[in-house]
Amino acid sequence: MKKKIALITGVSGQDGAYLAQLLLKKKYKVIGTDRRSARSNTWRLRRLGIENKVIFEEMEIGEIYEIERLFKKYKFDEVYNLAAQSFVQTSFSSPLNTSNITGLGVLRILEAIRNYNPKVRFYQASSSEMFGEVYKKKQNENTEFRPQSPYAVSKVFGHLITKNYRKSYGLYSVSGILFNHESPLRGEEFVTRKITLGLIKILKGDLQLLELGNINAKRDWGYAKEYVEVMWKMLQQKKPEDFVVSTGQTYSIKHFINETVKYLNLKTKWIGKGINEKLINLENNKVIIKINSRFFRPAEVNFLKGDSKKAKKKLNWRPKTNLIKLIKIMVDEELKYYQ
Ligand code: GDR
Repeated sequence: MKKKIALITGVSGQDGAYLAQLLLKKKYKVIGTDRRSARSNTWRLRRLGIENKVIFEEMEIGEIYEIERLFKKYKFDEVYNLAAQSFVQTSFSSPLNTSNITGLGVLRILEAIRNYNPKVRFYQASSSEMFGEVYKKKQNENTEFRPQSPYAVSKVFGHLITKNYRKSYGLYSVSGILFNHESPLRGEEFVTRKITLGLIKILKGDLQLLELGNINAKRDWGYAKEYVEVMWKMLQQKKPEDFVVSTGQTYSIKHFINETVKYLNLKTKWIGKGINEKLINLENNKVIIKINSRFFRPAEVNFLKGDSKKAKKKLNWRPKTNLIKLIKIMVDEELKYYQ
């Protein structure tokens, strides 16, 4: 049988690397693209042992002709758009770039699909950040979007234009609304990895103090490796549909810190309140975590908790990794590769 060909944009990111691994296991030919500046950033693919199995192509999703070039070169069966300016905080300082890449980038790919390969199946990486200022205890496919950042506004555009092209042109174009998903391959700027890596650096004597922003925000954290399976499943259905992907559990950043500290066997104590809240290492009475308002966002998403009943029912998917297990996976691998 002919090998299926998949395009993964943003292949060197956390999700891109895990998805490439999954598709290679399923015998796909995987074409991976990245923005030029990310080219040397292939450590995740190397860690997974697939750096030489992915076919790299240069493609900026800011440039329509670069997308068209690839669509002329390959007859893709599936396209996964994971490319984005994906850091919420940066979207406040770079709103135009974020809108161009995270928002309009989706439309450029959809246009290439419509013009060159309307049979292709398209996955758009939508985000729980789109729910923003939530008004419901749990968020599902029907919950209204109240985005709180230029990043989230751009993701809403990508989400809606994907739906619109499905409706207008009959494309198989779908969005997965993924809640936060973490792993040892997470970028160091995101809060979970900042905490696991930061605390290990402190333990090893390579860092004195870890500074964080709003530690009272709550997130529904899953394991990224499991979440990419849903992306693939979503493109194998009879009918194109959007899905929420989440664990249904939510915890504060402070809770994540406490569980990580416990797993690392550190004896600590919180003192102070609000901006003055600090974590003390009881072994030497030194402050190891403090709050720095530099990491506060102009508008925050305080609470997210997903309802992924639809994915359970229609895709037969359920998360297997709870927070404690996720922290163990992240810390163990952090220690293994720490130098
Ligand atoms: P998020 O992830 O914005 O939810 O988006 P992030 O880990 O950056 O923030 C989670 C929460 O932690 C709070 N926070 C801090 N965050 C960071 N990065 N650094 C800090 O020092 C810090 N202190 C507190 C944040 O304010 C926030 O409330 C992620 C991204 O991967 C998106 O691309 C994706 O779409 C969503 O998850 C689902």
